[in-house]
Amino acid sequence: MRYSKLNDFPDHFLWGASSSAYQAEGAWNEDGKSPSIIDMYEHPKEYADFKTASDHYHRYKEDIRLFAEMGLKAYRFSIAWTRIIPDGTGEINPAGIAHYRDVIQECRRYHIEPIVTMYHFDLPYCLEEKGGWSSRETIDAFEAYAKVLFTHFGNDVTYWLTINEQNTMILHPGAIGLPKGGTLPSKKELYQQNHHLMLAQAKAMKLCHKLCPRGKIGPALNLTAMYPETCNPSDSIAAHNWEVLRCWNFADVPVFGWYHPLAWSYLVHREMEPEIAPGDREILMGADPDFIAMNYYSTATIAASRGDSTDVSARAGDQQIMLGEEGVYRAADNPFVSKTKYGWVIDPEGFRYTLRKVYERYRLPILITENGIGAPDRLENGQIHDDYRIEFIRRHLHAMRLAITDGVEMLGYCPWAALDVVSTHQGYQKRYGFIYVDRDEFDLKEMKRIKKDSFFWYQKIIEENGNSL
Ligand code: BGP
Repeated sequence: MRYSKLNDFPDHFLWGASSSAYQAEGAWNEDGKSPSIIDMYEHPKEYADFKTASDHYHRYKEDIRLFAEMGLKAYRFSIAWTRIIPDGTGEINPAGIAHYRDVIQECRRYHIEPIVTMYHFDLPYCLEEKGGWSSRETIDAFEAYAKVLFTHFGNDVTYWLTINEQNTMILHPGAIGLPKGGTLPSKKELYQQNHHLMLAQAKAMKLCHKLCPRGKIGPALNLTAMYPETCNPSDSIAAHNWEVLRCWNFADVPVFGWYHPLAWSYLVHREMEPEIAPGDREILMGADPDFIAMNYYSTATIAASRGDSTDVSARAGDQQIMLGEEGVYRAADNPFVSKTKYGWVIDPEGFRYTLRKVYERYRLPILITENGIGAPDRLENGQIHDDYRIEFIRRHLHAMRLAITDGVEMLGYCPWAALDVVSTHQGYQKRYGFIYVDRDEFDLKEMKRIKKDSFFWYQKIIEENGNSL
């Protein structure tokens, strides 16, 4: 669809940026924090671990001042459950509450809207030892944790995100590190965990609406449209299979209260459907998310399964993520898109396409909680010329403006990341921030904050409410 004039970005659009606790904060064992699974899992030894990260825990005031200078209207960050309730359940840690209260107040001081992720991959390790998400007790623990967050911060936080990328955790469990011993749960067990996460999420959403009068809450999923490799109908069916299993099944449950019919059939026919306890259906119904939060990086291109072992392959540039499933789909190449240095597809038009599909399906406003390009930024004479990042974000924002003109309701845009953080897979060799954190993989140096070229560019875009895009 072409237009002679594009719609403006809405007034009060949340121009923001993102981070997560385990990738930004560091201070992994300070002020009463207990270890999370991220702290205890095995990660590649050649990259930085998460113990110090970008030291945001100690430097949040300086960082938020810089975010304000950049003009951010919103800051999306996550609260570490392990700081709030170190034992997973029970006693509240006052130092944890005080820390996040300060972070929220600091945002408010500069009129930055805090957008809080309640859970970004970092389950308390003590709960993992008791069965983690395979145990129904973790649902109750999460509900109790949610209650603590809403009670303490509900007056100061409007936007809540329940669980970051539940679909990544279930479909690519190795992506966030390997449990000691290296064994990952079976698919059946993962779908049981998924069911428990869905129940925990629905309970948190209901609680938010009850306890936070101004509260708005949504799931934060990694969503992307799929292209069939050719117009062969079998490729279209395969692309639809994977789109449903990877995306819609995870968003349908909070919005519609039950699993996507095709996904449910897939689970039943493979004897992987979760056990449903009496009362579960009622819990899932009426969670009523207020918006869909969405992380978007790339699209995927899909072909029909050949039904042999070649259907499964590693995602380009990322050995931890396996794609393809016999009888379901296989990954294919797309000659019409480019790729990042790490093999991730760059596809702004696919962003517009995905936004249309998400809005068409759920008719809820969309908040972008991640989007960005990982790159090995170079510090030259005290400056970082990240023109590739400016280009990437500019093209995605233009695509978003087209989607807005198409009729999609957008709440805001919080790209990954506000500042450099530890990449889940490539440490500090792969950076995403608008603000450079001067440290190497193992040499922490002074962790000086340096504004990249993209910082000044984004500042201008925010100032003009995206009018030049
Ligand atoms: C998303 C996660 C983020 C972040 C991002 C970039 O899936 O929600 O936490 O890590 O991916 O990934 P990476 O750091 O592996 O490049």
